Amino acid sequence: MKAAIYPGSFDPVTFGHLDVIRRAASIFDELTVSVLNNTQKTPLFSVEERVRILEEATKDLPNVKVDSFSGLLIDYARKKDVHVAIRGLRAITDFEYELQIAQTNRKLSGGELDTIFLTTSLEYAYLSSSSVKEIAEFHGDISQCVPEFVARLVYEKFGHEYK
Ligand code: COD
Repeated sequence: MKAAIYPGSFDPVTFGHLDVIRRAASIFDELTVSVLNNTQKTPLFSVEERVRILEEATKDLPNVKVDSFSGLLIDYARKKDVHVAIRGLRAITDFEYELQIAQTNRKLSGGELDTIFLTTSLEYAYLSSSSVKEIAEFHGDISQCVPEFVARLVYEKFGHEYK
C-alpha cells in the first residue's frame, strides 16, 4: 500500500491545503494529514480544533485520515511506517525553506523519508493561513480562501460576527 503524510500547521486549513490534500489522495492509497503540535508557536486554533476542522473539510475523501504529532516528523513517520512526506510549493520563496526541510528530513532519517512536492494550483498560489488570519482580524472577506464553516470559526475567534 502506498501511504504518505502531509504535515503542517493548518492554522487554519485553506483551499490551497485542501487542493494539495485532494491531489495527493488521488496519488496515494492512504494519506494522513497531520497537524504539528508546536509548543513554540501560539496558534489561533488548538491542535484538537485543527484536527476537527480538517476531519470535517476532508470527510468526502475516504482514504484521508487526520492526526497530530509532536516532535520530529521523521520519528512520527517511522512510527507509522510511512516513507513519503507531501509538501506544497506556492512560489520560489517556498522552495528554499521546503528544500531545507526536505533535505534535513532525508538526512536525519538515513534516507528513509523522502518528500514529494505538489505545486500549487494557480488560483490558490496567493493563499496562506497567515493572510487568512490577518484579513479576518480586520473584517475582510475570506470566503475565497477557506470553506464557509472555517470562515465562520475564524471570525468567531476574532470575536466578529460572520455575515
Ligand atoms: N498552495 C499549495 N500549498 C500550500 C498552500 C497553497 N496555497 N499554502 C500552504 N501550502 C503548503 C505549504 O507550502 C506547506 O508545504 C504545507 O502546505 C503546510 O503548510 P503550513 O503553513 O500549514 O505548515 P508549516 O509549513 O508550518 O509546516 C511545517 C512542519 C510542521 C511540516 C515542520 O515544521 C515540521 O515538520 N516540524 C516538525 C519538526 C521537525 O521534524 N523538524 C525537522 C525538519 S526542519
